Amino acid sequence: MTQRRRPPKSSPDRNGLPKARGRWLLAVLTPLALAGAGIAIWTSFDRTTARHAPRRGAVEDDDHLTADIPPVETPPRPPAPAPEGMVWVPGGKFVMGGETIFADAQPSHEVEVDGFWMDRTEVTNAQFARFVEATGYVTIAEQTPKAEDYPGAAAENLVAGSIVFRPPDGAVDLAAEPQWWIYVPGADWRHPEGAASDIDARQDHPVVHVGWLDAAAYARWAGKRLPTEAEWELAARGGAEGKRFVWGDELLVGGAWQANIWQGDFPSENTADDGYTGTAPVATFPANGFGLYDMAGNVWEWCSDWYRPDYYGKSAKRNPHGPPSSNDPWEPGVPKRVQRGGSYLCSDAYCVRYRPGARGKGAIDSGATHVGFRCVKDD
Ligand SMILES: [Ca+2]
Ligand SMILES: [Ca+2]
Repeated sequence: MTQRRRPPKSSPDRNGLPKARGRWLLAVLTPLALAGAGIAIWTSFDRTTARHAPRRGAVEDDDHLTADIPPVETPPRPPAPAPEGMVWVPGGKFVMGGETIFADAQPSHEVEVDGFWMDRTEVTNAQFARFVEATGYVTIAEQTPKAEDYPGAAAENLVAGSIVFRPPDGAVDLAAEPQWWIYVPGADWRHPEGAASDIDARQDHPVVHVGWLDAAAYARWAGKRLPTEAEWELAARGGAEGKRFVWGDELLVGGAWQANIWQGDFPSENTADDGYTGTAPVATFPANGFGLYDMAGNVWEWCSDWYRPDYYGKSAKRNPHGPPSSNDPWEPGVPKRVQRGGSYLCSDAYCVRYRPGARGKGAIDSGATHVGFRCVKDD
């Protein structure tokens, strides 16, 4: 029986995110040697047979079974017909951040953001393939790392690849450095678990293994841009004020999961009560108040802002776009941008960063199995 646990006290460095690509390449050979040619940990569950209701005993109290659907107000009229696949996010003031268990989400602060168009869904593999076909773009994970970019790295480590989630056999110390990531040669957006894997049956899943630089290149090609962190949070909240989740205050609505996150004891037991152990097709779960899908879970989404854990105390009030440079005390000197929304690896007992007020971060040259993006566009 799965017991819900209290979310852990957390600091910016205890979010379970993988370390930067450069640190893998500079590491001893063990991770690469262990990775081999790739592993197939991804398993798709057919939604027609998957369990969507919580298992008996999976929640502690009945109030989590109570529907809590925020009132949806009629948004202001969009300025023009919607670009294909996008919805209008009306601008306005909102209280940003404030997830009390996360030091980097403090203090909560009011910001005002102008309206914008936003992709309804995370960018899919099919959409990213059109970009690559049109431009010949080669993602960072597909490129052989150059010695001059990673000074000190052993020549044997300079192998194209990316960071893949590998569940340990049993319980691990969640407070220690994450033990569930591994650098896999040959892992990239076309081969999410390594060279032996493919995306043939995942065309409508979010693209993964894209670094910030890859996402920004796609956005430029599409005539769009990456959202600021404030835009992303305004959009995620869907017009509702101060809710715990993007759909309301209760984890389950009518007994059903509202996002692709993790159920079970992370990181060794994934019960997939929501139907998915890995990524899900975009828009599988209900949209939020603005008609946006997967603003919680499925994959993390890159934002345009540099990451600093202390930025919220200094943020501009109107259309904030982040600090001028990044600093992550956990990996000083590694340029990092903000990620938002959590992923299929976030659970109610660990990470918890699928909530709209929580933050993530990643090195700009580092993707992973659980990192994707979506774009925005000005009117
Ligand atoms: Ca799941
Ligand atoms: Ca997402």
